[in-house]
Amino acid sequence: MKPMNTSDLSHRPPSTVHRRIVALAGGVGGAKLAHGLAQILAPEELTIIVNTGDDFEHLGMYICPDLDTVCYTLGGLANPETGWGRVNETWNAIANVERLGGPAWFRLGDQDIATHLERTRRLKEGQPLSQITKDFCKAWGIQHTILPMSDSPVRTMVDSDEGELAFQEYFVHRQCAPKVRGFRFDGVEGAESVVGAKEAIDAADAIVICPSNPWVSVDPILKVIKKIARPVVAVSPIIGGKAVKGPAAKMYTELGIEPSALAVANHYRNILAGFVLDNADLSMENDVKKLNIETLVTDTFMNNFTDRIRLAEDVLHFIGSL
Ligand code: FO1
Repeated sequence: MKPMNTSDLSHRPPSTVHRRIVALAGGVGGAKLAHGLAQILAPEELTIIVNTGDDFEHLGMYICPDLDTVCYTLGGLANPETGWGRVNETWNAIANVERLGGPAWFRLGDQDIATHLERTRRLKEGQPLSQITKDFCKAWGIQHTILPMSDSPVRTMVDSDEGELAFQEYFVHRQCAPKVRGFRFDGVEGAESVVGAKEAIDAADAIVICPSNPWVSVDPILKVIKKIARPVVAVSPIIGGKAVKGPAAKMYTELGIEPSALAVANHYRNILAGFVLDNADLSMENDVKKLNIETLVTDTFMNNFTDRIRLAEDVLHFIGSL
């Protein structure tokens, strides 16, 4: 990936579309669009609400993969190869855990472990995850607001042909091999959104569902938020029938649905005002429109920093046109 500088954009006019946006994001794909939006929108114009359904406790530490991915990405600290974890990482701690016979399937880097240790210490003192995240963002120089979806634990459970599996057990340890039959979000009924989330949504011009996995990254956030009385625009995480990253397409297939951008639009059809699909899926535009959803067909693949900003600008202009 190219280094993070804005010089590539010097030929572009500055965006004139400045709006109040709440972005809903899971991990790597969601973080990329959120990062693009953060280059255009001022800190008071953008709030990012992040999935915590794939959080888990491991090696005595409380780990928030999606939250950390979004924070590291906006802070310019993310590993550009994986999208998760830290750039310029070292792996001494996990290598030594492995040497002692401990579980090393979840690759935790040394710098990343510092995040989990300090977060775990503060959680054990009774501090809420949202406050800890706010303080971490300040320390990492992040000005935009990043909120975990809830301060109470919600756990994504995967119903599979091998029984019910905790999300990271399915995703990382089992490499998504078991066949998916459904999902359960343990604790979601009692989970409230964090302070500031509802207020940001009510004050927003639009809600942007980032290109994250609809089943396991976005649905948990939507279930916690419950009601959105603002226009919602989603960006498809599926291009040409394939997930850009992760198991979304495999999940669709195993749930008996052909994976496509149209299937994603269908998934969100009750809440969508607009849907952004890739040029590769132009042939589906009319079928999405038939769902009473406005469409934008553009290049949604984010290969570098410039792509993130370009897609964010496209999405903001689209919102302005709705
Ligand atoms: N994903 C992997 O596929 N393998 C890993 O070893 C791994 C470690 C890891 C460590 C910290 C972190 O914040 C994320 C990590 N992820 C890893 C990614 C993560 O578990 C998933 O991408 C998300 O949960 C899905 O959104």
